This record gives sequence, C-alpha cells and structure tokens, in this order.
Amino acid sequence: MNAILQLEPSWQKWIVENINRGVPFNNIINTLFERGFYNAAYELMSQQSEVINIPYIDVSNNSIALPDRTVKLTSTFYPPFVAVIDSFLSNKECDQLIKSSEGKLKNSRVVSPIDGSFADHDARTSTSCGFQRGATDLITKIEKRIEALLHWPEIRGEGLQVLHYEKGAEYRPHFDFFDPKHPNHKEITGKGGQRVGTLLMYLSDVESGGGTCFPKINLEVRPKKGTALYFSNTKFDGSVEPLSLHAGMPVIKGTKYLATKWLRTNAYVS
Ligand SMILES: O=C(O)CCC(=O)C(=O)O
Repeated sequence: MNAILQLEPSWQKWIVENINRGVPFNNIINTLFERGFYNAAYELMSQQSEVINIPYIDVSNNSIALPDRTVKLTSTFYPPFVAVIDSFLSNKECDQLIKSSEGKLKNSRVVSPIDGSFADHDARTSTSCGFQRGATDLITKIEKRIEALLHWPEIRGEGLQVLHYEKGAEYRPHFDFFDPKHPNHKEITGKGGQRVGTLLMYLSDVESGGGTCFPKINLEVRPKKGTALYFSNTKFDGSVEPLSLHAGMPVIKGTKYLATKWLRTNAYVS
C-alpha cells in the first residue's frame, strides 16, 4: 500500500512542494513522524535509500497480523519512536521463558565506560541470563515474530536476555545505544554495529512499580504480562537519540520478569 497516497491531499501537496523547494528530506520525514504519519515517513525514507535502515512497524491498523499471531498496537509516540504492542506473547510463552531462565540467572552487567567490557554496576540490580539466537524452539518462534513486527532480519538481533527484578531492583536511567564518543566505540560496535532499537517483552504483571520510564519525554509504560514495548535508540538518519534515555523503575511490590531484544544495524555474531 502506498502510504503517501493514503495521506490527505493537502499533506501530499505539502510533501511535493517541500521537495520541490529543496527542503532536506530529513526535515520532511521528521515532520511526518511528528504528525504521526509514521508509514508515510518510512515510505519517504525507503525512497531515499531503497533500504529502510531502522526497524519499522506498520502502524496503518490497530492490529498487526504477524505470521503466527495477531497483536494489538495500543500506543505510539514520537520522538523517539515508541510503540506498545499488546498480546505479543501468550501467557504460556511468558511462563515458559521464565522457566527456561531458572537456575541460570546471574547479576546483570552493563558495558563498562572504562574499557568497554561487561561489568557489574550499582545502576543495574536485576539478575539476568542470555540465550543465543535460536536457542530453543520457543525462542526461534519469538525471534521470527520480532522479525515480522519490526521488518528487521533476525540475524541483526542480539540473543534474547531474560531479566528478573525482585523488590527494590531497578535499572537506572541509561541509553542502549553505544556512545560514538566512547574511546572503544569501534570495538564495541565492531560485531554488529549500533543498537538501533530495543524490544522489551514483559513476562509478568507487577503489583507496584517496575515500569519502564523515559524521563526526557515524561513517559512511563507499566509492565503487563505479554505486552511488548519497542523504542528506537537512534534517529532515522542513524545518529543517536538522546530522548531514548530510559530506566527500569524499582519494583515496589511483586516480581518483574522481562525479556529484552536489542536490534543492531548489521548482522550480529556473538
Ligand atoms: O526493566 C526495564 O523496564 C528496562 C530494561 C532496560 O532498560 C534494558 O534492558 O535495556
């Protein structure tokens, strides 16, 4: 479907006039995103470079039919692009993922700002475990679902991480992108490039606390079992998006389980 032709005629005219006036494509795309015309923005982007270079969610309808499941788009936001997708995982799939993490959870680590290695840090007090891509039939199924949702090849994703937050555990405000100014940026991004987007999947309901908060845009998404939260870590031109700062808020009551998938610009080989 041609998303630009689906716009009101006045908007179609606005695009043509601005292109003819020599307005940079990025400004036009930004305005389309700001107005919520995400599909038209993605379409204009793809016309520029042939290949869309950030993950893309088709927002034309409120339900999205994925190969093995229909999911519901409940919220979108820009900038940065944020989408909340309900019923992304079934309750059974959530329980199975939690079960597969049993006995494997260790203190979560962060990328060290000193040497780029992974290290424990006070800012991240969850426990977690990682699974290689395709580690189990269920993970393969979920990775295919993510590929279809985001129009992003599965090979450009890191392995799934399952995180567990007990009462008081949190992940303080941070970015998922790798800082281009970091002295080891080249080594860190050597494997698969930048982390362009993040998909979080809530595996449990949490009685109190445990939301994912975006302090720069005053947004907090509360955990709901089976719901996925996608956000982009870079702008559509590939530069880092400071508004993507986010935090896993402390769990006040209950237990939070989450699965995280980080999407890279290139094939990721661990
Ligand atoms: O726990 C959350 O809600 C956020 C997790 C997170 O920020 C991450 O895994 O990068």
